[in-house]
Amino acid sequence: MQAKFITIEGLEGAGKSNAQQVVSQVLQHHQIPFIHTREPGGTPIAEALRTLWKEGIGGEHTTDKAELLMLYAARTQLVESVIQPALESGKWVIGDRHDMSTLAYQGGGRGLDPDLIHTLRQAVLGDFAPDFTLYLDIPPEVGLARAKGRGALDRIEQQHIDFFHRTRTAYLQLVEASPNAVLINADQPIKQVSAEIQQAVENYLKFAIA
Ligand code: Z5A
Repeated sequence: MQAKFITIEGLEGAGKSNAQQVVSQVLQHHQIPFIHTREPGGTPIAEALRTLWKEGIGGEHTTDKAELLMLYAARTQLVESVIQPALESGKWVIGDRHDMSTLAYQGGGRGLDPDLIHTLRQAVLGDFAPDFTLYLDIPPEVGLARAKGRGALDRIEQQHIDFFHRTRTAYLQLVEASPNAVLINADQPIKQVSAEIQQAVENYLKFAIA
C-alpha cells in the first residue's frame, strides 16, 4: 500500500488540532504508521521562516509578495526534506495545513494574482499534492472567538474580518472544485465534529487501502 498525504485545512479556531488527533487515532486503529507536519514550519529552516514571517524584524514585516515567496520556501523545504522521504519510507503524513492555505489566504484573503501563485507553485512543487484533504468549515467570527479564548491574537489573526470572509469563500470554492477534499461543518459540538471526521477518514481508507 502506498503511503498517503492527508491534510487538514480551515480558518483559525476551526479545530485543526482536534482533527489531527482524530485522524491519528483512525490511522493507529488500522496500524498505519504516520508522522505529523505543520505549515508554515516543520523543519528548523521552515520554522525560522515561520517566525520571521509572523513576527517580522524590528517592526518591519513582509510585503504580500515576500510573504508568498516565504511560504513557498518553507513548504518546499518541508516537502523535500520531510514529507516526500516519509511517504517514500511507507509512513503516512498528516499535515496541519498545506498548499490550499496559500490559495485561500494569499489568493482569496490577500487577493494576490492567481497566475503568480500557480506559476510559483508549479515551479517549486510540480504535481506534488495531498491525496486527501479535510476542510473544517467555520464562520470567521466563531473561529476567531475560539482563537481569542486561547490568548492574544497574532499578527495574521488581527486582520480585518473581511480578510477571513474572503479566505473562507476561496476555501469553499477550492473544496467544491477538488475531488479529493471533504467539507466538515466545524461549527458544531466537538463530539459531533470528531465523529464526522472519523467517518470521513474511514470512508477514505476504504478507497485508499482497497
Ligand atoms: N497561513 C497562510 O496565510 N498561508 C499559508 O500558506 C499557510 C498558513 C500554510 C498559521 O498560524 C497561520 O498561517 C494561519 C494561516 C496562515 N493564520 N492565521 N491566523 P497557526 O498555525 O498559528 O494557526 P492556525 O493554523 O490557524 O491554528 P489555530 O488557530 O490553532 O486553529 P486550529 O488548530 O484550527 O484551532 P484549535 O487549536 O484546534 O482550536 C481552537 C480552540 O477552539 C481550542 O481551544 C479548542 O479546544 C476549541 N475548539 C475546537 N473545536 C471546537 C468545537 N467544535 N467547539 C468548541 N470549541 C472548539
